Amino acid sequence: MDEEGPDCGKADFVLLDQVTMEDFMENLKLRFEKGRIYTYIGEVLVSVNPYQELPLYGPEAIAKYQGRELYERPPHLYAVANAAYRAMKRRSRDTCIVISGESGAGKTEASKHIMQYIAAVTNPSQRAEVERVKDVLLKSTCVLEAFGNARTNRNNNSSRFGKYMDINFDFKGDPVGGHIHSYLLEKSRVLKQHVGERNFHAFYQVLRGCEDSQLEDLHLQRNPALYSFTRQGAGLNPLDSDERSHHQAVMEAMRVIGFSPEEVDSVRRILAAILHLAVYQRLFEWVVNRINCVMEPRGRDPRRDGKDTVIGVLDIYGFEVFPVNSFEQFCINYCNEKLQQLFIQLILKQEQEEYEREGIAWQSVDYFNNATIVDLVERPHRGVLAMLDEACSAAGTITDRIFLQSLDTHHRHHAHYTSRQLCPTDKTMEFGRDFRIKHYAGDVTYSVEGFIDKNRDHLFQDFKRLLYNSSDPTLRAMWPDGQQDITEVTKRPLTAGTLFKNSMVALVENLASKEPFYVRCIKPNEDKVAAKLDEGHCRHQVEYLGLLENVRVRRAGFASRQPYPRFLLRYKMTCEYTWPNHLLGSDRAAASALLEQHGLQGDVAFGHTKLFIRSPQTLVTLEQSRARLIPIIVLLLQKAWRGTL
Ligand code: AD9
Ligand code: MG
Repeated sequence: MDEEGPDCGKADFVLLDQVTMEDFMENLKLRFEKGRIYTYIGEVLVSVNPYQELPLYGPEAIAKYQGRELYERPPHLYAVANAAYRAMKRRSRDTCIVISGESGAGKTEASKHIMQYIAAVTNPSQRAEVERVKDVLLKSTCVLEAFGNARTNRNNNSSRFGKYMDINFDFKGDPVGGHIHSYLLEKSRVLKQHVGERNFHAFYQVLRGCEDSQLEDLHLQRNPALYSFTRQGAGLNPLDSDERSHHQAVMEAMRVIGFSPEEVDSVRRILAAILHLAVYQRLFEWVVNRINCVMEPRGRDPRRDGKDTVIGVLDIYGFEVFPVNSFEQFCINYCNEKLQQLFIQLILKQEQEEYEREGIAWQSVDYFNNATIVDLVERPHRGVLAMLDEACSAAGTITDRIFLQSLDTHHRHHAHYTSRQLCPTDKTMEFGRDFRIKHYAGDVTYSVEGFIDKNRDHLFQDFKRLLYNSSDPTLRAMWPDGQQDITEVTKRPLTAGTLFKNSMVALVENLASKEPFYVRCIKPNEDKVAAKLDEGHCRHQVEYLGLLENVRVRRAGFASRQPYPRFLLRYKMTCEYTWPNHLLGSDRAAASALLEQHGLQGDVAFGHTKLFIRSPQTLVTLEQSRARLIPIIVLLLQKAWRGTL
């Protein structure tokens, strides 16, 4: 890390003189100004989006990080990718890299750099099958971005779906397959985009990129402004703010004229079916499945090849707040609450608990635990999602407004819930339409309009059957459920909210079972411009990401911890009392002797089962000593083998 020079601030926030917001921000700003967009908190990487191309990436930079310890080089995504890769390879542990941060903070770009690093350092023997897998891994990103990303007001290339990608590695550490899980595509965007926003990139790419003859075949014209789905966001068609009240007036008029509730319901359902036409989600899922089929590890037999190990990379939509927030934002922000909860559990809570368990002196650190917000959303029976399901199962009689009333009734005393009804003086919320959740990352006001319809997410069976019977095999493949028989069809399908919740619970369980590495992304300004760090905006992110608490826990703690046997296995060759085996009574005593010989005993604490190492430099010293000895030991072994010793 020394090679960064003294004027670039501290490469690890743990090294700050004092852990205050002022010191943290000063360091972040100084580094950003010097083009040092990455800084550690221990093994967590903090990354600030530079909004400009910096000379930080590519083969030369990759070579600098390859095979190095995290602390040997300046902080970088490559170092994290390398650490995850080495942990996976050395200890046959599944690892994951969780990239979080708000919309536009640089998560997707970070995931691409990580994939590039992994692709660059694997398959030295150029095996054809591994090359094929690497190619698919890298190219899948571009395809999924076309179908799943769009320009929003916060990010010109915003991921409108969550992505978790597993990469499978064989015992040599080469990628042999992968699998992508996608989460909740924001399909409503197909039909409606906010002012200044666009539809999914794929539509424009077809219109702008096809040959004239191809467009003719598709009966399309080149200009997106000719199509309602692609012109709204460009500002050609300002949103009609009266739409909502018009809709309500029409429904009321129908009732007064004498349309029966069933008839009104049918009209609404037909409208919904047209809205859902979009087929788009099926198209997207089909694209993901196609990629997964191609990435399925081929011809692997665990008995012969051993178990694959996995690195998971999570790039999921960031916390977002729009002028009007709907069901999609509610799900996205709930997802971010879940990930924050995992971060708290893994980095903050578990760390404290481990010190206690190991009998290491520890000063506890206060942090905001967002479990109460997660609970508000997902609790069985009374959580917002459960109550929404209840409203959806009530056969069309419950409106969004009634749903809001029941939320108000049940959560009126919840510290993180409010609404206009509960807070009549707050004119930033609309009466009978809005509720607000105090998220860990800030307050978000949600409009309940459309919550019930979006959660029900009905697609009529006739419609599915029609598409399943299409002569186009691709279209058929997107609608396998079009062939379900009537008994299966009459079962009530799970709602969108419940499916999303289940997928989040499974995701968090999956991540928790792996060794995690974290990248915490920060968006420097709202204008998407280079060389501008808006202090207020960044400070807010530092606060809600819990970075100061992270530094405090880390400082009170230790850079590394290892069970004694693992520590000895790696470093025993560096000490005469431990090589090749020690006779010191216990592994703990052996580790102590080894450290004493290196003069490092002052930098460690001895837990019941693990050794805790305070500063990264100690690890570097041990690694260097080991690296110096390995060639000598190899030479000795060779000589012994040839009988010349
Ligand atoms: V969202 O939650 O999907 O809306 P992300 O994924 O966090 O968001 P993204 O990675 O798409 O943000 O970054 C936004 C833009 O910032 C990119 O399109 C780049 O123009 C820019 N960016 C991000 N990271 C870098 C970087 N390391 N170097 C240069 C960057 N530009
Ligand atoms: Mg993204």
